[in-house]
Amino acid sequence: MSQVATVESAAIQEVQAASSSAELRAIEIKYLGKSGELTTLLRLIGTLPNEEKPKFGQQINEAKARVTALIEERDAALKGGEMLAQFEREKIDITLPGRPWRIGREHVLQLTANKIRRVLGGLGFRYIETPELEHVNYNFAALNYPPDHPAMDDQDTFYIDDDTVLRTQCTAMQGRIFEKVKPPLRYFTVGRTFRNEAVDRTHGHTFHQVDAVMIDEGISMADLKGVLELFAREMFGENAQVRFRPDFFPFVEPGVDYAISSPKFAGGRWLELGGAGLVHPNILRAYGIDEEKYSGFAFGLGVERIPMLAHGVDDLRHFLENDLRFLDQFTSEI
Ligand code: FA5
Repeated sequence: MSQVATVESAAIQEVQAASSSAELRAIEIKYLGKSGELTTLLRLIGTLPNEEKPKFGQQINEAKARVTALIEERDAALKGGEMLAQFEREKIDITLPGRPWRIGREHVLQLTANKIRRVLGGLGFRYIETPELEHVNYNFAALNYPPDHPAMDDQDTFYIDDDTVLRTQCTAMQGRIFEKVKPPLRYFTVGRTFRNEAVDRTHGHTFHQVDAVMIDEGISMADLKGVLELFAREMFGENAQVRFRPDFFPFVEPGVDYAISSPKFAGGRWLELGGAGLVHPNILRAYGIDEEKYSGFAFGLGVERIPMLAHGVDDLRHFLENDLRFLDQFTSEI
């Protein structure tokens, strides 16, 4: 047998015995690669007499073609089998029930804010947002706090620098509104507020407030009382009542704090919600609002208080801890 035939038959045997496409690839390189056994036989051509050279070359080429064809055939068969095995390994049971998507929902404080926006919007108040990082002037001086007045100590403040604070109260919106809008006006905001307070069940360093202000002709405490009573009924039910007690805030005169009572909560126990009063004359004057013609009221309240009492939540820290076991309990407006 010629040398070419010997190498070819060895190649054919190996190709037939190959048990994987990777093994086949190695055999292909061994015989047909650049330094493969069949390829390198060509070098012998130089040792042959001239008349035998073409024949020898042809023999090699034919042998290579046969081996190549056989490799291709074997490769297709092996790959087919390997693919089936892979499908088998990766098979999934499409009859298994799917995993349900976890759909997010609004946070209980957001649900509460939505309702507040609906109710105050319905009373003709326009919603506005003002910065959480606030100029110290809007947070205090514009609200009639004298410099270094002890009232500022009530609201332990996070100063960012001498001019900038994390707002301690949403009432800080007032100066921004009065600078731009002339009365009659009715605005409210719902937003985040910050105080450097010792955190406990009812006090956070970060909490939320609603603030509202209305200025028009002939506004009195009776209007304030009417609006807060309506607000309380919408938020807490038909039988909710509002109680006012005198209190001091530099930006109102007279000032009150107010509490809510509703049969829904603790059998009608009073719940303190926020502060309110008539806009202080100093503020009206500072913004050029004609005191003879206009007067106004303002109120502010803690948002967390509402779901706390509506749902009997005993610690406001739960609201911001992101424990889904807690949050998942609240699916609709309060
Ligand atoms: C104020 O912040 C006034 N700006 C309210 C106001 C507005 C009065 C307009 C008059 C006119 P006070 O500091 O009391 O007031 O806070 C109002 C409400 O925010 C409180 O009744 C309480 O419900 C809530 N609150 C205050 N501090 C915290 C706190 N650390 N954590 C949670 N809620 C708080």
